Amino acid sequence: MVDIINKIKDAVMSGQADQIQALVKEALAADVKASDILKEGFIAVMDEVGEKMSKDEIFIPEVLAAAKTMQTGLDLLKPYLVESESEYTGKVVIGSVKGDVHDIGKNMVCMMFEGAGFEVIDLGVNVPDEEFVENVKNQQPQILALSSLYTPTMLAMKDVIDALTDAGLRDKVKIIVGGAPVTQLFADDIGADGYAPDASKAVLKAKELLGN
Ligand code: B12
Repeated sequence: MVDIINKIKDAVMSGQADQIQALVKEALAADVKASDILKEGFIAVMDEVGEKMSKDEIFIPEVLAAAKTMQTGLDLLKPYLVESESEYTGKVVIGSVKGDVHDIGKNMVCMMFEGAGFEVIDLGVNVPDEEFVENVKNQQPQILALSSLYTPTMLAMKDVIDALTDAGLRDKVKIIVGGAPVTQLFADDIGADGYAPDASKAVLKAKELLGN
């Protein structure tokens, strides 16, 4: 298993989108669990991609090629993830907050939630506060997940929480926040219910908040 997972990670890191689906098929044929391909392959390598970028070891074109490769692999993996994993456990509304266009990490969080059996309503990027409020009102999710990667957009998370309070909806939903600059301290400061540093821990945190 380690060998094929490493091949998948190498293909993502070097942006070989044309090879990734064959590698994912090979892993599935070798009975590697879809959730392990996601966690130990895609999520692990994208975290490495983020780190290399911060150290100026790779640059935006390489990061985008890696993201495209990951997405191509995930397209193939998704039906297996949803099928293989547990029963429906709740509904999540998720989005990158106003002003923020990063979505690679958010999309991974979506995948992990879907893999864990949650229904996911992804509002996309640069989502205005009112759209989060509308969706909490109409979709009645148990979890609202907010993502921010760009420091100037972090306070938009607080704006969403304030807007929900003003609309009388704050106690209807558990709010979790995340993204590279977000910390537990920040989450506490803005009145979120939880924080998680990565996509798998996001699901664990959501389950903890829902009492299961
Ligand atoms: C790819 C990228 C882009 C791409 C985005 C493509 C896309 N579709 O997402 C493009 C090129 C468009 C882009 C644009 C910009 N970017 Co940019 N970008 C990045 C980069 C290289 C990687 C981000 C990434 O995808 N990481 C990999 C994923 C897997 O990690 P992640 O997002 O952190 O997600 C994980 C966790 O944080 C967590 N998580 C994420 N969301 C959530 C949500 C919840 C609820 C939870 C619980 C957890 C969680 O789980 C994920 C998986 O484990 C980072 C550098 C870096 N090292 O992070 C810069 C970076 C984030 N960008 C930066 C900047 C400045 C910009 C720009 C302003 C650049 C410019 N001058 O135009 C613009 C516009 C930003 C905007 N308005 O949003 C800065 C931000 C600096 C800061 N302190 O704010 C960074 C840190 C680069 C740098 N070192 O300067 N960027």
